[in-house]
Order: sequence, then C-alpha cells, then structure tokens
Amino acid sequence: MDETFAQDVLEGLSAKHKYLSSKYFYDDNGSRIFQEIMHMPEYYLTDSEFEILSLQSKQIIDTVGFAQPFNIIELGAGDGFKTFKLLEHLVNENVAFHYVPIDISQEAIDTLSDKLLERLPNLSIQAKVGDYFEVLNDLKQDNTPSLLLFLGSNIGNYIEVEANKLLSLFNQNMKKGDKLLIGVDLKKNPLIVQKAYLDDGGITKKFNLNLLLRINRELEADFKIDDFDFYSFYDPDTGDVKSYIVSLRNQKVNIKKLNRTIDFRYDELIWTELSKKYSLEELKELAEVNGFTIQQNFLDCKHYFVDSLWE
Ligand code: AVI
Repeated sequence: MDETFAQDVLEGLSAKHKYLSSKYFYDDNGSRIFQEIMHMPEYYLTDSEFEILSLQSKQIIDTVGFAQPFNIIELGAGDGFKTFKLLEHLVNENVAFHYVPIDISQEAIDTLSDKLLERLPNLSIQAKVGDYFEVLNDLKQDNTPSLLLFLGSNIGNYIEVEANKLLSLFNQNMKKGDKLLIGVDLKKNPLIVQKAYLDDGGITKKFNLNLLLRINRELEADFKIDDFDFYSFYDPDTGDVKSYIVSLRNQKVNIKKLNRTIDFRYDELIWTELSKKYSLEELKELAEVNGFTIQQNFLDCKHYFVDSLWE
C-alpha cells in the first residue's frame, strides 16, 4: 500500500471541509481520461498551447539562445502532444539536444517515448519515471545547459504557497544560465473557462470520480460511484476554478485499509482540484517572488494562454 496516499486520503476525508488532492487523479486510468479531456473541444488550453508551440517554436528557441548541445527537460510530460511541435522543429533544423521527459506515470512515459520515436526516429530521448527533483538533482551534475518545460498550466493546480514552494525549488535545482518555459492559462471570458471544466460530455466528471475508484481499489473502500456527482465553479475575480465531488445521499463509506468508516452528508462536497488562471501582471509577480525574471511571453492569437520564458 502507498502509505502517503493512504495518509492523505485519511486526512482529507476526516477534515471538516473534505478534500482530496488532484495529484492523485493520475493513476494509469486517470492519465488516460486526462488524454480524453485534452481532446475535448471545450478544453481550449491544449489547442492554445499547441498553437503557440506550432507557430512560435523558432522564436522560442532563438530567444532561449543556448549553445549546442542542450537538454530539454519536461516536467510532467503526459502525452507530449504539444511538445511534439517544439521537438519536431528542433529535429528538422538538426539542432543537437537531448529530450528528457519526466512523469509519474510509467504508462504515460512508455506511450510518449514510443509515439515520439515513431514520428521522430532521430530524437535523442532519455525518459525518466519519478520525482522531478531527484531527476533535476542528477542532471545538475552535468554542465549541459537545460531548458525546463513545465507546460499545460500545471502550475495552476497548486495553491499559492505550494506554487511558490515548487517554483523556488525549480530555481534552486537549476544551474546558472538554465531557463524555464512555463505554460500558464490566462484569465478570460468566464463562460469559456467554465465550459472547459463543466463539460457536457461528463468527461471531467469521470476524471474526478476515477479518484474514488482508485480509493476503492488501492485502499479497499466501497464508494458507490453513482451516489456521487461532480461540480466545478470559476471565480473570475480570483481566477480560481474549484472542482468538487458531491455526495448525492447521506451515506457511509468503509475504507478497509484505513480502518475507517466515513460519513457523507447529502450534498456534502469533497474539494478535489484548483485550476488557477492568472493575469499577465500576476504572472510577473509569480516569477519575481520566486527569483525569476520573465525574458519573453509567447501568447496564442486569442490571448487565452501564455508560454512564458523565465531566466
Ligand atoms: C493538468 N491540469 C493543468 C488540468 C487543469 O486544467 O487544471 C487538469 C484538469 N482538470 C480538469 N480538467 C483538466
């Protein structure tokens, strides 16, 4: 049994306002559902970032300005669909670089490596499964310049203190001269944001409820999935999208491996995820409090999303 998972589930479901961390969405099944989300028309984030990397890869790499060879280290690579455009540009231009994708899902990393090598047989790829910082720490030993990629608005899933902790850890684990390209979803018309998280097809609901299935499987619980629903809400002032699982009944759930029975009230919420949207001013502040300066922002044509280059 994964002790941290067990501990976190116990803590979150025993709290007055119940919560579960979205980092636990991504078991192999959850990673597959996330691929479905990224292909939904409502989930504009993927298309916007894909456009940036399709049309502006040359400008991005020219602005980075590294001598060759260099590393491209992708944190939380997922299916690498967006990154493909950047990699394709570099391979076509015969640029000397190593691509080092890091992800916590073995399945996601295997699929990514196979797909990339099929389409870019000359790509030098050294995939790693595991913790970002262990890998970054290893890479610090070699003095090849590195461009870190933290794309897909993954930073939006961290509350403010955790986002700052993570970014300052990135900073500490970067060598002098290394750069970070961070993908961030921007504040925009609230209806567009709302639809991306409360989709008509119920895929985001399935993504959230998969976490209960994971608890059933790994902690021998008896959540009845049909007795729970999903809700998501965007607050345009704060930029927070908050997602919840909703209990549809008064009910008890036994979690055998935790030796606990948890009570859920009718309409009680479990907070599962924050997906924060930033303004460009807030983004500048986020960079600066963590010791970075923005070298350049690369936006899509609708100004929905930014890939921001930090040094
Ligand atoms: C991975 N992360 C940036 C996604 C997001 O938009 O917050 C996860 C997601 N949750 C619901 N839909 C997508």
